[in-house]
Amino acid sequence: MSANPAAPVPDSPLPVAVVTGGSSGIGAATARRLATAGFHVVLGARRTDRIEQLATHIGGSAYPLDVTDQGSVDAFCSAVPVAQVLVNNAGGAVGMDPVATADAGDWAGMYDVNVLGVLRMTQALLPALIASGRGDVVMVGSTAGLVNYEGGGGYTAAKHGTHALAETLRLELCGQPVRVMVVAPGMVRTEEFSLTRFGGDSDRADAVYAGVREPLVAEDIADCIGWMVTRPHHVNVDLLVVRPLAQAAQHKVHRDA
Ligand code: 8X3
Repeated sequence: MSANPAAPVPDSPLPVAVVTGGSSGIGAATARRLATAGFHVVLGARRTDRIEQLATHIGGSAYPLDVTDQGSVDAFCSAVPVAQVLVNNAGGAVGMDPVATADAGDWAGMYDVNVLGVLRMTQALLPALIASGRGDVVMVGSTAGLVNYEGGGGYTAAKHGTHALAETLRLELCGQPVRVMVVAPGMVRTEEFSLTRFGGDSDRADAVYAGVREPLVAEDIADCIGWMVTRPHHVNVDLLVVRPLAQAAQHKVHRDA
């Protein structure tokens, strides 16, 4: 495990996978999954204590990373001269206010982390991914990048932006050895997504999953990402939409009484 951003990822015979937002949830589960699949995983997150522990556990590396800060992105990526996979996982939702009363600052923050954060990381690592001859960019998008719902305007706008960035990048890289893939999860119960969205209100966060027999969990999405990046490299999984069995569509969720 390396915690010093000045110290590059140690020479490794393993392919290198970078995972942003690696301190919890889908990011942490993806790091574990990719390590099992034979990658040297480089974790980035603001909470370095968590990623350092996880990196030690999986034999990877960990560096501080705030994808909303270009200086932080540059310092992180300077420690990663070689990379085959970039998983743009850092993201999230804030609030459920209707458009009529939504906070523009919340929307700006969601755009920054879900779109500009992906842009910063992808720009910084693209040269290494191309040079690898078998690069992958995986976006953790969302079903919120495909449809809209009441109260979700800021998040759905941002995740539509994530998906638009991915589709644009795939077009622009056509002919280069880099796949651009999107996994779009529906209802995933993680320890933090809904809690963050509702400002720490656990009652409101719990209500999202009330009566839903088996929401997806982080490991389900990690498994999808593991599958996507281990297909033969000519197979580009453009978009993988994954929902729990109980969620037939954004507004159609079966809840046990
Ligand atoms: C999370 C899916 O339905 O909460 O990305 O917007 S949803």
